[in-house]
Amino acid sequence: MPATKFDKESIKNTIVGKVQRYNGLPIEEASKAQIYRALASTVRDQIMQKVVECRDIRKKNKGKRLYYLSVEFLMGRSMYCNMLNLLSTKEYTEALQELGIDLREILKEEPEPGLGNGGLGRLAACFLDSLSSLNLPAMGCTIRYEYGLFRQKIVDGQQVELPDSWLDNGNAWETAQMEDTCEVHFGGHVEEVMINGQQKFVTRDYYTVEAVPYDMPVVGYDAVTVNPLRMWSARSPKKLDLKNFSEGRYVQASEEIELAETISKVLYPEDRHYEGKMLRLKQHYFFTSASLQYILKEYKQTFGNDMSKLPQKVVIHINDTHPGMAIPELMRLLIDEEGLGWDEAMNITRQTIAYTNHTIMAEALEKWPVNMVQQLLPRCYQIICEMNRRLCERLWNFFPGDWDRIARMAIVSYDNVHMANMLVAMSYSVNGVSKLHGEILKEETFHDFNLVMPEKFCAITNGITHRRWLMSCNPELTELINQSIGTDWIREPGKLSELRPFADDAAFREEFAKIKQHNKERLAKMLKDRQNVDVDPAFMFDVQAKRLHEYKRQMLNALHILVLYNRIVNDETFTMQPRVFIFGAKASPGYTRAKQIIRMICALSRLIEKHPRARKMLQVVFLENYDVSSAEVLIPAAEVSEQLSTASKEASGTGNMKFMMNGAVTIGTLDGANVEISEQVGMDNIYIFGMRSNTVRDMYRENTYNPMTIYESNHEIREAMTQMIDGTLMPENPAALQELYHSLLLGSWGSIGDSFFVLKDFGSYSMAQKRLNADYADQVKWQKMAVTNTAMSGIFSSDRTIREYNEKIWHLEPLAKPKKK
Ligand code: 26Q
Repeated sequence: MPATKFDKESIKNTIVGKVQRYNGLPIEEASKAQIYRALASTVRDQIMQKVVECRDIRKKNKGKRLYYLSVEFLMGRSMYCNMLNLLSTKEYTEALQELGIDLREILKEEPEPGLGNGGLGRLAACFLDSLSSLNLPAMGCTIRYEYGLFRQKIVDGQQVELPDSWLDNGNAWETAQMEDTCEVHFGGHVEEVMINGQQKFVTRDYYTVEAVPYDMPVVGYDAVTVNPLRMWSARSPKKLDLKNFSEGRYVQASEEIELAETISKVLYPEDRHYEGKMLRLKQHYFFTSASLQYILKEYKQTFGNDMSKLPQKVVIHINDTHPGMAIPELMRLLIDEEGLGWDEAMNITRQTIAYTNHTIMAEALEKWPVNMVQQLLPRCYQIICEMNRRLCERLWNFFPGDWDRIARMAIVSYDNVHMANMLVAMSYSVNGVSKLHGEILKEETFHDFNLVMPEKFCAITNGITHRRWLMSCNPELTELINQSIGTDWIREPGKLSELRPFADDAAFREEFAKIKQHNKERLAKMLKDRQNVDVDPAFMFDVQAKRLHEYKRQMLNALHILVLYNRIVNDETFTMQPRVFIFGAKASPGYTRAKQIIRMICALSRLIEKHPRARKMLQVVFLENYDVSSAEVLIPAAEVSEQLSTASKEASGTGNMKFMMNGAVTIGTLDGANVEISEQVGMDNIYIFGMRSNTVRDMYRENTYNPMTIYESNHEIREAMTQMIDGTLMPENPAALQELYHSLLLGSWGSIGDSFFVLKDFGSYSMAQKRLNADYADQVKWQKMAVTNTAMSGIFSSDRTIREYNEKIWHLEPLAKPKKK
């Protein structure tokens, strides 16, 4: 088919034509929603041309393909990034303009797919953008949740959760791929049978759920590649139901219907501790099994039935342990379906699967009760047990007699299946997500495995796509950069460093500051429109936006604001640079203490608002429903980026990179990727405070920390903490923050409190804040720091991250346009 043109005139005609055909309306009378659908459909047509072309190239190439399995992909809106990557923003903007339509207004019509909790899911989305942009053949695999992460409202200063039914008006980007529908089996029991003199394992009396795939295209920037995100949706197998009904197995049949409908219903809003929920295990296995079946089907179509070449043609990447059942599932498919022997299947599996760890927090390490796995996945459980037996045998030779150590390393121990141990033992690569995190994995979390199989471990620092997180969300800054250093940095983001000399160029700094000011005004407008909150764009914008967790220490920030308030109130001569502290954070619905911290922040906001002198230099705003779209407005407006995690606890962080890239200066601990940010910009362009990770580790080991001594010796802390419970913060309900107050002093059952060293790091944080406040008064100095941060952020592009994954782990060949003869 000849290629359709997508120049301004054809775009105009196409949109007008679609509105006419879909809605029977002239364009002037179409609603924003109707225009949105016509526009999305036009962009989609343009993408589909590329899909065809890309398919063709892949067919001829017969290269290796990556399957990135993740239980979350936090994609955000697609429309503008799609236009950007198609190099067509100008054409679309002008075409709409000539139709009297403002593109920005139409973009707001797109529902945001919030199919993730935070960092891990957003990382997966950035990776897809970079994979396509680097022309690497890949497919993202996940669940098509009917409900994404809850929408957050603040009512009377407290978080309320609302459902996010993002599919209500359909999803303009997806296509159902019915021909790839497959069955996933649960339950039943395993029987050993002899077929043609061979021992076989067959599962009987299982129940079936159908997995229906929906593909969303991810276009690369100026690339030939369009990689799909494949989202599996669960459906009840109707035929089987009828049979069950007619045979009177009513209960079983209705269970199946319920199960099928529930599996892809809702994203779990927990990103903290793992809980042994049966439905969660079903979700994980459901999309993992469907993905693996598809992977083998595609492999066989291209390469035939010889499975021995699988590791050369397929790499399966496991994003955290959640899709870890890929290991027994691949073994099962190879042995039971493809007829391979155990050793051969194990060799192939071990060379095909790679694993990324995202957390060292013990409570987040996934483990499943043996009886649950046995009941739900009987054949996988058998395979897990045999893998465990062989692993323990090997470990026994390495650590003879060391039962404790072997039990800690085993896949099955103390009635649990330990997913991380299984993945480390059975994959060919294990990586951490920052330098520091990689070290901690080797020295602590997987210390013993590192003795046995050191060659598997590496660290690859996370990244973010500069296309969404700079070009799309901050077009004015992008334009300024292009005018100053040209556009090479877009393909090679490392070249952003060519901006560094411009830190000393007064005219450049002025432009840079002007853009920041615009972005602050844009955020101020959003806060006014959405929450009816007035903020003064002349104030310094200080932002902490991330999930709410004790280890991320929003509490440290809140306590410090309360201390600032007291300094103002207690001393009429005290002044500071006027500053608005903006928080964005969702708390897991069941995480009571996190919800109390939100209450505390909202109470702080009200308290300050009431004081005529304090409100002139201090303000607190809680931005409701922090998600990808609001981040795209919030981050370009930030001047200060708060990255306060207790050292060693934040595996990497990626928000820190987004803020930096948009010219915010970081105040943070030496944790996760903050370490590398500080190396990039140098200590003069960042505010580092607090304990180092090895000190934190020693403190935990020695168990010597006592927050009470700090409480007693620091009157500012004492005063602020007392206000948490004496009615100052909570006049209506003085007891509301009591538990939070106590958690900072005493732990449960008499153990020591403040497990994340809020009080311990307070003094150091407060000093860093004083320096920051003084430096901000010197705007030349401040703008130099801001420019330096943007200039040195190129290394945090996910393009660099993906290149590193490809060199160290995946070894994919980039797709290329066939040379014209
Ligand atoms: C798993 C099983 C049961 C219940 C919950 C979970 C679960 C779900 C999501 C556990 C953890 C998560 C998400 C973790 C996460 O987002 N980690 C972050 O990953 C980022 C990308 O690597 C890092 O930058 C962050 O430091 C890390 O916290």
